[in-house]
Parts: sequence; C-alpha cells; structure tokens
Amino acid sequence: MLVYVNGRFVPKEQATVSVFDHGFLYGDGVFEGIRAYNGRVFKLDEHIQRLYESAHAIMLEIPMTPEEMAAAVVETCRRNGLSEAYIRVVVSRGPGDLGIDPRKCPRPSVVIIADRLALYPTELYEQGMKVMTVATRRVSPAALNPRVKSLNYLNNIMARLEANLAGYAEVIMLNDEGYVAECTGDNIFIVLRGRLLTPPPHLGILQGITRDTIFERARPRAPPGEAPFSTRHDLYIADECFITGTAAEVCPVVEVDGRRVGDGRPGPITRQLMEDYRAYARSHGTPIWEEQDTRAAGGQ
Ligand code: PXG
Repeated sequence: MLVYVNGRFVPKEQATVSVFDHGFLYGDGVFEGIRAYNGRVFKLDEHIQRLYESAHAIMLEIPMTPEEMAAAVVETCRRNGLSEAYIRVVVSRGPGDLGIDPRKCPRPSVVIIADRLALYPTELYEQGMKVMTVATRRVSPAALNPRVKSLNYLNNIMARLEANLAGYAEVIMLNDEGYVAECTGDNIFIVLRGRLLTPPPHLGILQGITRDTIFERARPRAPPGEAPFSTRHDLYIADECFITGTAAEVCPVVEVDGRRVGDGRPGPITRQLMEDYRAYARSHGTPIWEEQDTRAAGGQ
C-alpha cells in the first residue's frame, strides 16, 4: 500500500507524521472519508469542498489547491490499483511545539490513505438495525460546530463506547438541548406521514454528503421537510427510519429505544432509497482510470 504524505507516495510502513504534529497532540486538524466505486470517486468535489470549509473554519490553510487535492485523491487510488476504496484525507495543523498555539505550526500535514472498505453485515440492510439514544450529548455548536469535520472525534467516540457497552451497531445522539441530532458516524432520517424528515444543520450535526444526496434523490418520492423532526417522540411515531453515511450508505432502522418503528421491518421508501442510492453511487463519480468516459459517468 502506498500512502500520500505531504506530496510523496510512500509505503505504508514509512507513512508517518511527527509526534509533535498538533493533529496528534490536540486533534487539531480536519478530515474526510470518501468512497470509490467501480473506478470512480463518488462526490469527490463535495468532499473536497467540505474539507476546505472545515479547514477555513479552524483557520488552517491547506498547502495545495482544491484541484490539486482532488487530483491527489484520484492518484492515491490509481497508485494502489483500487477501483473500490475507502479514502481517508487528513489535514492536520502540522508539527509545532508542546503549546496549543497553532502559530507554532508553519507546515500543515496532508495525508491520503486509500484502503479496502470493511462493509457492514448484509443482515443489517435486509432486516434493519436497532438503535438507542445515548447519554452523551452531541457537542454544542457554540463550543465546536459539528459541521467542522475535525480530528477531534472524542465526542462521537464517547457515544460509540456507550453503543459498544449496550451492544448496538449505531446509536442516536441528542444535542445539548435534547433534540435529536445525529448518530456517531451517520445522519438520521425518518418518514412521517409521507414526508422525509431529518434534523437541520443548526441543531448541531455534520452536514453529511450522503444526507444531501438522499435529499436530492428523494424529492420525487417523499417531499423533504427539515424543520418538524426534532424530538425522540418523532422517532417513536415514525413510519420509517434510516441512517445515512459514506460507509453505511442507507441503512434501515427498525427499532428505537425499544420502540418498534413502523411494522418493525425496513419500510418501502427506505428500501427504494437504499436501492436508488446504491445504483447511483456505483455509476457516478470522478474516473480513476483515464479510459473511462466521463460524460457517461455524469461528469462527477
Ligand atoms: N455524522 C457524523 C458525525 C459523521 O462522522 C456522517 C454524519 C455522515 O456524513 P457523510 O458525509 O459520510 O454522509 C459522518 C461521517 C466510521 C466513520 O468509521 C464514519 C464517518 C466518519 C469517520 C469514520 O464509521 N462518517
């Protein structure tokens, strides 16, 4: 495996950053998780844009243009011969001294890893998953806006520890006011009386790219509406529920806090969206190999 580290491709054993890197010392940095299917990187421009927006919000200047970053992501897949990949882009503040002051870090570190993805068990998609709400609240946007996809994931990890203790694959986090926010690494949707609902970004969530894609794709089937879904009660009375994320894609939820959702099986709209997303993601994206026809692929 070859890993991109600060402009060079190095074998994974030599892919290292300094222990003085503030990404390591303080979680000071940003990242993206991207997927490639069938020789195309899915939603590459959207992920690169979110990466640069996250970096801008924490005043981290990425030492390359978005176009160069996109090219480096594609090149990392190509060098590793991967047509199907899970890609991790990490930009950290870089090496500094032991204080937190970012001004001591003149050179950000840029790392791109492309690996095979360990997929979730198929039973979860066929039968749906059970979730619970956890005690750990999503970090307040007033403290650190979850829209910043930062290297500081301890908030999510605290929730994941609760999930592990209780034996759940994914769990729901409320925001600091008790409204439904999102999961530890996925966004959440419900279908309620024919409308597709998901918590709005101002409640304190990562604005997922899968979430945005589902909104776009779902419009003809279930008119989207963001505002009304906000409490656990909405989850309990929902006709359908599912989670979305780059790794999970669309995964049905059939039980929340011990309450059956709908009839306890993946709902019809969820199943349609699962299939539609699957097909769409596998046929659109930035080509990794030159011989592919970009127009047929939809150009992105
Ligand atoms: N919310 C959070 C908090 C996330 O970290 C999503 C939603 C979904 O966003 P996208 O853009 O992927 O639709 C994420 C991203 C993992 C893992 O190993 C998952 C994410 C990030 C890092 C690791 O499960 N999901």
